[in-house]
Amino acid sequence: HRRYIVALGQLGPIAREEPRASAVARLCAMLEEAAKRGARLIVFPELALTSFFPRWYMDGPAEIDAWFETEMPNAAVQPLFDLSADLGIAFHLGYAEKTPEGRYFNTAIFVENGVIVGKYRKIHLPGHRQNEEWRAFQHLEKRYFEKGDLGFPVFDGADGRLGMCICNDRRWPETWRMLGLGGAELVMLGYNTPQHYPPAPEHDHLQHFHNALSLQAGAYQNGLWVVAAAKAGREEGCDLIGGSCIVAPTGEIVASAATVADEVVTAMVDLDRCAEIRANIFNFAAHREPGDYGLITAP
Ligand code: CDT
Repeated sequence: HRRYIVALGQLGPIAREEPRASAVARLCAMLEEAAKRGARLIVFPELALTSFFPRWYMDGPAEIDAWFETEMPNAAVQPLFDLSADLGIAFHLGYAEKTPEGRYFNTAIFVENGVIVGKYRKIHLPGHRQNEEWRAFQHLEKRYFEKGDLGFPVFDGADGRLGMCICNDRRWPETWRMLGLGGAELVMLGYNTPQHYPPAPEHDHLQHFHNALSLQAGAYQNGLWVVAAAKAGREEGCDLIGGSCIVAPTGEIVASAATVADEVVTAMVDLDRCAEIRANIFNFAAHREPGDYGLITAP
């Protein structure tokens, strides 16, 4: 059996002025704790190097570019790559990426033995493009990021087949089915989810429910493990939900965070347990009926 311990490193708030080096030191402390617990990999949140900057309206590249990484690793993040290689524990990291061609993405990478072996760019970008002053805070992902151009890659890592998605992607069944069809056995993701949703505040009390519902359904309906890491707590006046958790292919939550601060959560996973679902109730080859699903891919 392919059994090992996985970890997630939930982050508490990152201040607007907090330097990358400080965020990286916090990530390194959690990676060390995960290694002490014998973890094979650790999953860090979406945009884990900075405050969740899409909450602020900015105009012009000078201000915007300061939130983006033009190289990975770079000098600020190198200590995390080094520690990961030294301790023999892989990591997943979300960050804002500016490419050499000047394109901007909300990106996640998986790093094993000091090498980036998987990369994903967020496809479902939530929010809006223009400053909407009626909101308590903005959610300008559609302004700052381009839709990801890598599809939903599934790649070899940690003795199995791995996939990634980012925050809002987890609410879409198509994300999970693409990863499941790609053969993913473990999906890693990070999120920044405000407690308050300005366009429909009547749903504010459902944020934790909708998070768990999406992760558990994605895991079960595709027979895969999910490791989901939040950025949590009151960040620059905006409350972000925690609820980081690890979900089994049966849809059961096997471990979850107890705080909204920096916290390491670990659980034993067995990648061979995916077959309990994938060889039975969701045996795609035996039971899936794609001929009747045309509307799903119609524009
Ligand atoms: N980061 C991110 O994608 N957050 C969204 C917030 C709700 S949409 C404004 C999410 O789906 O959790």
